[in-house]
Amino acid sequence: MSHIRIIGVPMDLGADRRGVDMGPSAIRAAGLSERLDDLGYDCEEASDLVVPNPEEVTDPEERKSRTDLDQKKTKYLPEVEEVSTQLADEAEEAIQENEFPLILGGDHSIAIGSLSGTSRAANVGVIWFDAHSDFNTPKTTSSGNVHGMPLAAALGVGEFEKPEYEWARAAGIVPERVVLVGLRSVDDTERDAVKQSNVTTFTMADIDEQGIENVVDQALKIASKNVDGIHVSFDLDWIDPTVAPGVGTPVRGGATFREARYALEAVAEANDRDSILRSLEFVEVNPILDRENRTATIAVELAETALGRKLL
Ligand code: Z70
Ligand code: MN
Ligand code: MN
Ligand code: MN
Repeated sequence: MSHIRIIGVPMDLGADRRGVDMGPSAIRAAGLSERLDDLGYDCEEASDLVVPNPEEVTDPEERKSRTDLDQKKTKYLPEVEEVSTQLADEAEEAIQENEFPLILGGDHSIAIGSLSGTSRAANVGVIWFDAHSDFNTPKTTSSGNVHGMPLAAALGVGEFEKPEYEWARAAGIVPERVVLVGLRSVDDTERDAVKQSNVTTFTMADIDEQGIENVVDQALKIASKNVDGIHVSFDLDWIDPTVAPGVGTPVRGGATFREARYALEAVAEANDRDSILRSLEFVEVNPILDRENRTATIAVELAETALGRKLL
């Protein structure tokens, strides 16, 4: 596919933290479309989706109680639904028009939209590079942040089975074709759901023991078996925060740049062979916490790698 549709989603409501909404801009500023043009792609730059500011949707009284952690309700769910629905339509349309959706977050709640849209247009498996398992539900969450829930939502886990969450489920995606790579932060509240689900998990310890090449090779095989292709969701907090400091939720003990680069080289190689990559997203870049736009620059390098930049 020689056309790429870059879809920016300046979403921070799913993380309840300002800064990740500037992710798409930072990734563009790091030279994304120039680098992809250079690779021989035609990049269509659509406008960013419209995401309301937190101040618009929160009344002043509620803002004051925002620090009250007893208030366990899911934050900004109607707004996340609105944006996810738009993103799903945009991603689906791109694939139908033979364009490759390259989605720029924003916090990881946007994956609800990417997964539903992509899975409506193609039968896909998923590889999820992330420190976190993102398997909470409105019932289990202790933060109330939707970016801790997108996988549970897409797979209809727990609360997400209810009819009111139809918009959040990615009907075609089954847990047997979902692989989480590089886990190192799983909440007590989500652990059982991860274990009871039929998703495949590789922790950082698995990467230490088996090596990134074995882990990614298995992930690619599992995610792409008996489907048309895969969606790759890349949360920048997968990489160690000493290397990629500009992320919403840094967790120490992350992947090295070499491991990240290798992983996406392996994705590109599998794609060269079997044309399996259907959509790709980079999320959780937070320029406020970054240094000299390093994390966004890493996202650009990884995008190029996944899309076929060769060393030789
Ligand atoms: C935690 C929660 C999370 C991303 C942080 C954190 C979730 N499990 N996800 N950063 N991408 O709030 O549910
Ligand atoms: Mn905003
Ligand atoms: Mn995540
Ligand atoms: Mn994460």
